[in-house]
Amino acid sequence: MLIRTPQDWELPESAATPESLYHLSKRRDFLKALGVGGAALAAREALAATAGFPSKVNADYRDPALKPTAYEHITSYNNFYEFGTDKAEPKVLANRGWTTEPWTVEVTGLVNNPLKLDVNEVVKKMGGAEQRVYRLRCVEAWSMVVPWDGFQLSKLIALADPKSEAKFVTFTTFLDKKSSPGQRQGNLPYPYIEGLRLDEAMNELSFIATGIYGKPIPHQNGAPLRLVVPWKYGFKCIKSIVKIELTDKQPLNTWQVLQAREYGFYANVNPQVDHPRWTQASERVIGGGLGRQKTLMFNGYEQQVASLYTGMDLRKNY
Ligand SMILES: Nc1nc2c(c(=O)[nH]1)N[C@H]1C(S)=C(S)[C@@H](COP(=O)(O)O)O[C@H]1N2
Ligand SMILES: [Mo]
Repeated sequence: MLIRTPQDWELPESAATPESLYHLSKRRDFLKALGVGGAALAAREALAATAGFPSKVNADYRDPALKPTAYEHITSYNNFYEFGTDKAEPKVLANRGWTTEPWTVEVTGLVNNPLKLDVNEVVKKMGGAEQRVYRLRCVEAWSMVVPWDGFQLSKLIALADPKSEAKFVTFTTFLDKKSSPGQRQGNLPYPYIEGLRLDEAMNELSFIATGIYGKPIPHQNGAPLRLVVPWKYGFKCIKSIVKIELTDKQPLNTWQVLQAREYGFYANVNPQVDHPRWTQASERVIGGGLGRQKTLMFNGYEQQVASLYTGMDLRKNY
């Protein structure tokens, strides 16, 4: 993610030509500076929320044309500002004493049946974990394909039984300055907040991930539970959730607070509406060498979600 006046660590992701190479060498330098080798790092990677495994493959969400990105890339090229702004930092800094077990999550606000439960209890109530393979498209114009394990968000919301006044869902990430160097620095306004319209949250695609590739989700990917809304830019996919609140007002999400001209509430993937500073018509494929591909409307999920936006001006509602 980028703010208007980038520091050198924020240089345009989109000025992307030799960039995967740039990132690789930068990561190596970074790890060398910390005195950490690749193997030692992998061994220290912490995993969380063990309920629900092994997960069941859901064949309805496994497009054979999608080739999943390597586990190594998915878990070492991350945006998680609580643990640093460089893509390689979260893997290191989120595995230095931050604990995600036990972890309580609440579903609250305009609901008849408020819930406050341990994440493993939530997974059990959801009937275990299923696996879906989804595209992930960051607003910075790179993409991956991720096999997520978890459950459909609509099931959890239905359990809380929304009141008729509920129109939106607000998600909040943990706040813990002791564990989070990014929160100590204040590199974003914290806690990180995201939101959806209730009908978006109830769409079949909206998913809570507790795993990747059939294993508990690593800290750097948002342990122990994170949102996945594959037709929206990655910043909507809020990590390490502690609170899900049903409201009657549209929430102000963190990136909108920071820079409303560049990051909106909807953030639907749209190749026809460029970011003010770069094109959204194509994307760099992580793990795909220097390859780029065309970005698809709603990130390829038009059939499932286009009807949510009938009659809306998608240029205004970016
Ligand atoms: N709490 C929190 N959630 C977050 C972020 C963050 O900085 N903090 N970054 C977002 C962005 S910009 C992206 S692209 C995705 C990246 O998810 P990944 O690292 O698992 O690929 O997480 C999103 N969720
Ligand atoms: Mo992102």
